[in-house]
Amino acid sequence: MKKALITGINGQDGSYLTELLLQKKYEVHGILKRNSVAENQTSRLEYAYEEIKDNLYYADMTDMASLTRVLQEVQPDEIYHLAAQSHVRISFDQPIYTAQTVAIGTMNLLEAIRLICPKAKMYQASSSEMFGNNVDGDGFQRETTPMNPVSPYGCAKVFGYNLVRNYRNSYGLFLSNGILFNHESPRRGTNFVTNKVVKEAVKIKQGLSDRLELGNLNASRDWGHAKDYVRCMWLMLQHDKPDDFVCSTGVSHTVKDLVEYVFGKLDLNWKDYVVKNEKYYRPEELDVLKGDSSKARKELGWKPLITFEGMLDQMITYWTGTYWD
Ligand code: NAP
Ligand code: F7E
Repeated sequence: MKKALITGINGQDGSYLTELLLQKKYEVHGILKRNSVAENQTSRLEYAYEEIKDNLYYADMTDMASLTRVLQEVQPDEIYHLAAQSHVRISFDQPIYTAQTVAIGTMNLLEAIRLICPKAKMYQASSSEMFGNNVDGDGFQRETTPMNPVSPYGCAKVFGYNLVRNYRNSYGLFLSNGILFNHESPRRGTNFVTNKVVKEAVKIKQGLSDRLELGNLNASRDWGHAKDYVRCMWLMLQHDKPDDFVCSTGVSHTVKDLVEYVFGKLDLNWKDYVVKNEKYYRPEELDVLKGDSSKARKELGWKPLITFEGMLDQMITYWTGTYWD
């Protein structure tokens, strides 16, 4: 039985990955960040909780001693490093914390792996945010597109990405970067634009709200489903050699397209409800993301199965079934 350790196990991706690995008969272990509301620490793990409850450990990416302790205890075969302050807009408000968690946190983990379990394979959650506004001539971003981040979050992810490559080359460790484009689900934080739009549109439909405040409607993103993307993470660690892979759908929609689709599905005219609020703009915006995932499709045999529309329909169903108090 293979042992996997997931940092950020209670995040959107951590929860789907846990379910995938359990299906594949892994022994799954995970790191939790302490929260004063105990339920918040495992809120996304309800489907897996009984199976993993004895394998959860308090640790923090900024506390290398805690990471060292967990690695020593678990001795994992595979490590999925997902923990991060992952909100781009918030990274402008908390740049130092974001860098400590995302950049130095990754260094802490790599040092701990090098010292304690150098045979373990590690997946690094790199991001399309690292490209910033650089786009190849054909309109896509791919593994070879130069990186030019436009947020503290993106800068911190570039540090982690480079460090993974550096440790791979320097010490011969099995470390792979997944350069994942935006991926969503009903489990997405409700301050990310997809789940914010769906949740608020459903509330409007149910007469519980009458407006939705948004920022930049012209930004365009390549949105996929988290369930498809955690499968790609796993495939990267089953590959015969460590490498870097883009994971994306190759289709990009604007925030306005997203709003039109969701409100349209609910028989609402979005123009009656959506208002702009400067608060949701970023000091520097990333305009368009559209990823070319040919390498992952060819070398890993991966492809996304859930469409943009299918994913939004699933999120609408989820929020429509939710009880509002
Ligand atoms: P998420 O839902 O925000 O989950 C992040 C997880 O990291 C949470 O479990 C969080 O715990 C934990 N965490 C935060 N700070 C920590 C710290 N200092 N020490 C230990 N744990 C900490 O993010 P996600 O959407 O699942 O994304 C997973 C990873 O992929 C992240 O690294 C993200 O940056 C990256 N990524 C995501 C996307 C995307 O579109 N979703 C795209 C590219 C890359 P709490 O919940 O307790 O705070
Ligand atoms: O914004 C615009 C906003 O916060 C998407 C993270 O998972 O993907 C995610 O980062 C777009 C941006 O995601 C609102 O300006 C308009 O252009 O959902 P988001 P993100 O910033 O793309 C990357 C790949 C990651 O790695 C990150 O971890 O939507 N937008 N109005 C808004 N965004 C938000 N959040 N809220 C609004 O009201």
